Amino acid sequence: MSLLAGKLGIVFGVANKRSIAWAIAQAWQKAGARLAFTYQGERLKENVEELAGTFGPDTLMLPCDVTKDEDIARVFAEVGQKFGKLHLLLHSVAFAPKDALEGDFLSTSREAFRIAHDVSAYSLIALARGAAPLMTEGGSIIGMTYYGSEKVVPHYNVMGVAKASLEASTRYLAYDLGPKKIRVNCISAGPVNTLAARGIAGFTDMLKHYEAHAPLKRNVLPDELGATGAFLASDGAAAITGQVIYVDCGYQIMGM
Ligand code: NAD
Ligand code: 0WE
Repeated sequence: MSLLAGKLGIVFGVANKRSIAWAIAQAWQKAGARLAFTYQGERLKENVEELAGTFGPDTLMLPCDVTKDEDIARVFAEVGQKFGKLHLLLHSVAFAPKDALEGDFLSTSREAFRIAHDVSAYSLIALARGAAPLMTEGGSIIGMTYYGSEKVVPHYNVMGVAKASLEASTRYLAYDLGPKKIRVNCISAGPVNTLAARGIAGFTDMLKHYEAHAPLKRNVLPDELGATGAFLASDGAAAITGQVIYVDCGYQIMGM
């Protein structure tokens, strides 16, 4: 069944094969979508070329630092030239300076706060504004979030505050873009062992904690995030916008 046949999409946030963005991109591609990719910079260019290259030699791949307006403008100009229109956009990008994720939240510097919000939240607004003129047949914009936006997860710190902003931005964008049939939603994923998670002190213990406490008694698999991404991108989700969908084996419902 080709859920996304004829759909054109762009994916932000592939760093390597473990990236959540790559899991969702694969699900979109398998469902029949044609995709373009962006990567943060030269450091990740080879990785993305190797992965996205498997989707065909003419796959559009462009550098884009989401903190740079000129990068974003160039990406959508080139996508406009190549595709003419766009239906899907995945925002799977986050960053906070490492020291802000180590000490206490009280120590968060002005600069760490600014960077975390610029990369992880404002960028959704900037990308949605770039994509909207191309989404002439309606569209689906998806962001990735985490439970640390609503409850205190020790050390997630300023990223939790940035994710709260991302989720609120999702609702305001859904309101603005609804009349154009552009839907905006977030997937709130349980912990996944990716580049962004590795090196987080206690991450392995966090995986064990979820396994013990989530109703499904296990952690979420990348393919399951892909399946939800494909559903949210599909016409089956045509009446879903402004939502945060939890793909966390039920962890979020627990009170104790
Ligand atoms: P990842 O490291 O594979 O992906 C993060 C991406 O952000 C990378 O591709 C990186 O290049 C990109 N990025 C950072 N700064 C950027 C910039 N200035 N411009 C452009 N790109 C930039 O890790 P991931 O776990 O796949 O993270 C993807 C998303 O999923 C993030 O939003 C993250 O917060 C979210 N998330 C992750 C988990 C988890 O446990 N791994 C859980 C819930 C939500
Ligand atoms: O969103 C994230 C992590 C995002 C992230 C990761 C890093 C590591 C390297 C943002 N910025 C950086 N900066 C770096 O220098 N997750 C949901 C994964 C995650 O990160 C945590 C978690 C979980 C879960 C940090 C502390 C506690 C829990």
